[in-house]
Amino acid sequence: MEVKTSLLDNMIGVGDMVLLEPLSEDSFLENLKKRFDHNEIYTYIGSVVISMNPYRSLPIFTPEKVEEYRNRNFYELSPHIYALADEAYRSLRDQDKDQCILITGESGAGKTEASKLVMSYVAAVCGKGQEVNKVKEQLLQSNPVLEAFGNAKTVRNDNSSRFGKYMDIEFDFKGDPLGGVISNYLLEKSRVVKQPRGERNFHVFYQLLSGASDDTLKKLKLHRDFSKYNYLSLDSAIVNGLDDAANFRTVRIVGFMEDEVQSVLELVAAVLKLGNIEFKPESRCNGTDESRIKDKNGEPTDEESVLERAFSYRTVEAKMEKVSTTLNVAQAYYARDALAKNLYSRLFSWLVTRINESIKVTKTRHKVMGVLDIYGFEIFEDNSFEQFIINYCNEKLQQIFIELTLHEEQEEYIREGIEWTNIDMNLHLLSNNQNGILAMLDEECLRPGTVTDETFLDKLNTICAEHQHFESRLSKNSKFLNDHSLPHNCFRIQHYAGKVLYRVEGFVDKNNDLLYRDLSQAMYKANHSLIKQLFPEGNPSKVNLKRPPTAGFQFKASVGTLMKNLQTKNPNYIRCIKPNDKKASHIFTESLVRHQVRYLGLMENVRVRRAGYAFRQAYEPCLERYKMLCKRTWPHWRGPEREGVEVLMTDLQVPADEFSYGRSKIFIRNPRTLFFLEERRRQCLHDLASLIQKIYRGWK
Ligand code: AD9
Ligand code: MG
Repeated sequence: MEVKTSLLDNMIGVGDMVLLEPLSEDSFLENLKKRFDHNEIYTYIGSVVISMNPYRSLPIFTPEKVEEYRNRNFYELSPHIYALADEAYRSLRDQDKDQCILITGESGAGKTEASKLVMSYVAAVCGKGQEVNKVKEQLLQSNPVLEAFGNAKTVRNDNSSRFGKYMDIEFDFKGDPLGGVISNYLLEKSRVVKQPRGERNFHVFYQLLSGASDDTLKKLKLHRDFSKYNYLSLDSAIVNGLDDAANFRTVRIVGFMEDEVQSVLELVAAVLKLGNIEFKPESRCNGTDESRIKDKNGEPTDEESVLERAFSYRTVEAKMEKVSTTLNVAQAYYARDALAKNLYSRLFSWLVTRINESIKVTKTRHKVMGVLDIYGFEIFEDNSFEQFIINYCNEKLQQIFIELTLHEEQEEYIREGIEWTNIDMNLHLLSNNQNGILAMLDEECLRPGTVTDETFLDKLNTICAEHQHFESRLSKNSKFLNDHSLPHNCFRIQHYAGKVLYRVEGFVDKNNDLLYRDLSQAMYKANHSLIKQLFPEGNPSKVNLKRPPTAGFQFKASVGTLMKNLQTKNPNYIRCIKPNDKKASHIFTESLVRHQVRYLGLMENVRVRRAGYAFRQAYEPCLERYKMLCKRTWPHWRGPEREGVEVLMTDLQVPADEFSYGRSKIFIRNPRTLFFLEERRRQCLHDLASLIQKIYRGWK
């Protein structure tokens, strides 16, 4: 590890916060701002990369930059996400260590962009050849497809990920990519039928309508006009800087057959058309109303009749008996929306499975690099089950960051044989309060009797009020806030990243995530092989009365598995920060950044790195860099590098308590010592340059 003076450049701020003097929150922010103003969007905290969203394209992601960072040591050049990607890749290839890239930050902070930069860097530096290139292309091409189906414009981000994604890229022993596996986490499917003000449905709908040929649209029986579709919000259908038509053309579903692509588009169209089905009441002789589909064109086909029946009746099976109840208009709309949401989210999962098939590794894999890009922490005006799930996931990730950075630091000290003293870091110890709430929600959903959102909220409030232990289980940074002034249908949680008021409406329903059997059976009867495939439980010969696990339960389990998986890998962190709330370039809103620096625990992170030894360097590069400062080591040191460094430190009279010798590295306690060495080196180079000039002049 060589320290480039750029890390210590005063004009653009220091490149590594560990070297910041004096260290305070204000100086930390000032340093970030100074760097941001100079287009330096990356800053280190040791090996962690802080990434500020520039909200404009900077010329720092060119092939030339890739070459510059390739095979260079982490501290050699100015901070860059490529340096982290390079370090991770080389450690995987040369030291046989599985890696994971953990990217965190709130919605719009730049996680998805960062994950793509890492992937494209690794693709650029690893292996060549026809076969390898095909694998790379397939891996990279999965991004636009999943973004089309899984991202949407929100108030916070014009390209917001509405699902969590973890991708394992698998390599052979040479470090060539073989393929990968993608895992997806709970898609925010409620968006399919309704979008908050100022937001859009998933990109794919707009892309299809604006980008498909007239012929394709005709075949799908679709209009180009967004306003024809109930499920498409119109107030923000056009997003500045987003070219739906062009994006549609780039969404190539690699490895898919032509008829599969056609099927996928048919399903997208089916969802849009479902949204346009309207119902009217039809009086029955017993005085009740039954829903009927409005404005049908001509006689329905067999399939349409099946669907219509599914929107009019609900069959409940109990003890071998089937009882049909009629649906009123409101229930029919509910059933329609439930079907649309299910159709779309199952299509999304099918896409992931299908992409996985085409990137599946058939050879023996050797090492793995996992890239995690989830939906970021978010607070909206109106927060529901989806935000709860998203924020839960972020809380878990924050927890793992804290545990692992501490653990890693400790491990390095042990590995190097340096004494580790426990430091009180005042880190947030995250509680399992959301676990608790999800468990409580499950209990409520599975309880016999009438279960509603209100009964769940009552239960939550009662337990929190009655059992002090519930409250005490929560840490001060993440807790259930018992507050009687809240609106009657809300509860509030203090998360690590802020207080969020959740409206309880829909929690039970979304957690249950049940689809009337009539609907899945209707889907199974459809004359469409993909739809049939998506609703296997609709097969009448496979009636399974066991209820499926709840959405919360499944999510909790998959996040749990993910966390375990991450812990087996060597972590690399990218902490994304959003500079302003306006999606604008050049604006650095101090209060907003300060808030993120606080909740991300970045100050604590610097303190942990500095608490013991702020800086460490392997003996060889250390000797190489500073050997000119000592006559005994200059120009050549013959002997073990460690001894050379010992001679150097003695000769320079660096106080003995300022550093420690580890097995392979020297550990320097205070950044000042490093500054001292750097200053001496600079002086020495300056003197040398003057000398050379003098000699040169003498010759002339
Ligand atoms: V969310 O949690 O999925 O809502 P992300 O993923 O953190 O969020 P994203 O990467 O989508 O945010 O970034 C938001 C927008 O910021 C992008 O669409 C770009 O317009 C912009 N951005 C982010 N990173 C960069 C960058 N390195 N260079 C230029 C960027 N623009
Ligand atoms: Mg994202």
